[in-house]
Amino acid sequence: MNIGIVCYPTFGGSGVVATELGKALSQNGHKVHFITYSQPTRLDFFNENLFYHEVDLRTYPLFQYPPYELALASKMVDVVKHENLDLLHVHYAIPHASAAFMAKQILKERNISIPVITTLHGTDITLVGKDPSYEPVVTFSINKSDGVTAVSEDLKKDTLEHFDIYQHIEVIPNFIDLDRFKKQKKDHFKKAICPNDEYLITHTSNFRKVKRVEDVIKVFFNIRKAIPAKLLLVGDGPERNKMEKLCRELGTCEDIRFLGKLDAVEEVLSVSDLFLMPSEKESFGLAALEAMACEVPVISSNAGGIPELNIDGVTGYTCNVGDVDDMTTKSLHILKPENLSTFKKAALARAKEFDVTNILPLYEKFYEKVRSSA
Ligand code: GMT
Repeated sequence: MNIGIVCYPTFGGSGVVATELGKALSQNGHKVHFITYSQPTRLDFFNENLFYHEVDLRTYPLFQYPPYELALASKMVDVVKHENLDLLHVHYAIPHASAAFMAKQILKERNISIPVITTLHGTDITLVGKDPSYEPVVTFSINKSDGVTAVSEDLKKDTLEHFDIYQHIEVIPNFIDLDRFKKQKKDHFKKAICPNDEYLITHTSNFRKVKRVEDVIKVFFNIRKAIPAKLLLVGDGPERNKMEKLCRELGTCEDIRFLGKLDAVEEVLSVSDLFLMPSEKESFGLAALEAMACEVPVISSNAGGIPELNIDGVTGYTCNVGDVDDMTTKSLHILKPENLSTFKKAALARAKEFDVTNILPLYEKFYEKVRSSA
């Protein structure tokens, strides 16, 4: 197939899933055309089946906000026509699904038909999408897509609860490339961070409010009171300064390292003993899956779709949002020498269920279904 993938080219979440999906499809013989405003972060190599088309965003003194959606729709029209695309797959509804609808209508006028699939990722529904300033357009563009997928049962439920959707939503969970995300031997790195063999705890996120990084620091502070431990914080975002201040207030700066945005997060995960994800909301929790693939158990909240991934009492624990005490007690339980290796093994076994080789065929099958009924 000749597939167009529209996504955000960013580090985490939907952008990563879209890029990894495109890469896997290309390895399966499909031609994949990425349409975004800059080169996706994980698309940093050459492959004969992968193409990148940059959206030309022209500005003009009249525009306080350059109309990205129009530039994107025009680029989609151009790529579908000149590259003979069979399908457009847009990731994150806003504004990709409505831009795709516009492109589809323009192409129809030119006697070209193109099926559109929208994948819902989370905040496009749970935080941004249901805001009255976007809701009518989001509802319309989901209903007008030829196929819709959601990354968890919980996100599907949320979508049906908050929007007036008559379109079927197929649940296709996120996935992981186990060739990349696997425990690697990084003893020198572990020794540098934990010179006295302390337990290593990790958190990765975009440091937005919804991630509740303050809970990560508070749980770590409590763990640190009971056992020797270090905390690595990977990523960056709006809450970072506040979090640095909190570390100072708690007097834990010595044991906490802010690493910023890292490409090779799997190297950090390879030497970690526990991953913390106390999010307020999380449609899936890709960062937790990446940790589990590197044999790291997860203490998470029980919000959104996380319990569909992190099995309570098996691969880690799921706790109520904000329950720092429960998260601390359960972290200490996992870190007991007699428990840790059982949790690590279970985390890896669970991650294997989400291997890209299991999930890719679900997308391919869905593409075929949508194409044959569009
Ligand atoms: O919140 C993020 O980390 C970014 C966000 C996004 O929209 O890109 O991630 C969402 O999509 C990811 C990939 O499907 C999911 O794993 C995240 O759980 C989801 N984030 C939220 O629902 C808050």
